[in-house]
Amino acid sequence: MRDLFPDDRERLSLDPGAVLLGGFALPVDRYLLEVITHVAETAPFRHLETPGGRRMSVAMTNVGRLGWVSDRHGYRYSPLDPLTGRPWPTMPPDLAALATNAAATAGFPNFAPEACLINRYASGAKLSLHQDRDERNLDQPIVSVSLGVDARFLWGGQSRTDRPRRVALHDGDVVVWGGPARLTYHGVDTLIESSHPLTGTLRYNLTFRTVTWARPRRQICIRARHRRPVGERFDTPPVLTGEEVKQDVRLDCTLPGMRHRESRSG
Ligand SMILES: O=C(O)CCC(=O)C(=O)O
Ligand SMILES: [Mn+2]
Repeated sequence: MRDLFPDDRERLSLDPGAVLLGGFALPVDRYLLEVITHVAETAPFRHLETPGGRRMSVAMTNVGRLGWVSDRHGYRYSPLDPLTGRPWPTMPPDLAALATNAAATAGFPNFAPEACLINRYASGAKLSLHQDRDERNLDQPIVSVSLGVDARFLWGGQSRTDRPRRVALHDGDVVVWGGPARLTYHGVDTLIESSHPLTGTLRYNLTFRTVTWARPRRQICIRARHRRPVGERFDTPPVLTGEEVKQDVRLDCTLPGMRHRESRSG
């Protein structure tokens, strides 16, 4: 697809508070697909029902403490997967750190995702213009990562009737929106039949969100991996499960963005 804004996709401002980081997640796209595959083994993709009773064309699942769900009763976040009755799979710290790092790069420091909605688009699937407004905490941005087949992102305005711009999204692109852009209407145009070496005919999207006002836990780095000095204080996502706490301590200071910059310059 021809880009509407072909120049300087590395950091493209869509609006005040909204930025496209072209290829930001490209160095870790395989890792992201592995995470998705793993998540879908315990929390399978499913086509949710809208409150109006329609089946969504995009298949969804979640990873993290909370997951976004939709049914006849409305849109909401739930700690349990309604399909299995079990908690959603735990968000790997490396995955959370990718989102934190993208948010920081876009000008939103200390983003701590509690939820990651994973969308799967087959050709013909689309997501109508909407606002992400089911989060209680609107102070934090949305971080949205694209994988696989190209899409046409619809970037609208503050009112549903504002005519949206079409922005090409490629594998590894990340869009971050917050502050004055946090409630901007957006969507995804009907996916055109096409193929990508990583995902075949599919497109995936990971949408990271902070949902509640839980305060991030402060931790102290205990092992100086990836350049963070021992003793430095850093924030971790709020309200971690026991398993997440263990992993967090084990993985201490891992920040994919650091690897990202290293692999991009190398
Ligand atoms: O797939 C995308 O790029 C956007 C997804 C989205 O807006 C959502 O899940 O709320
Ligand atoms: Mn959205």
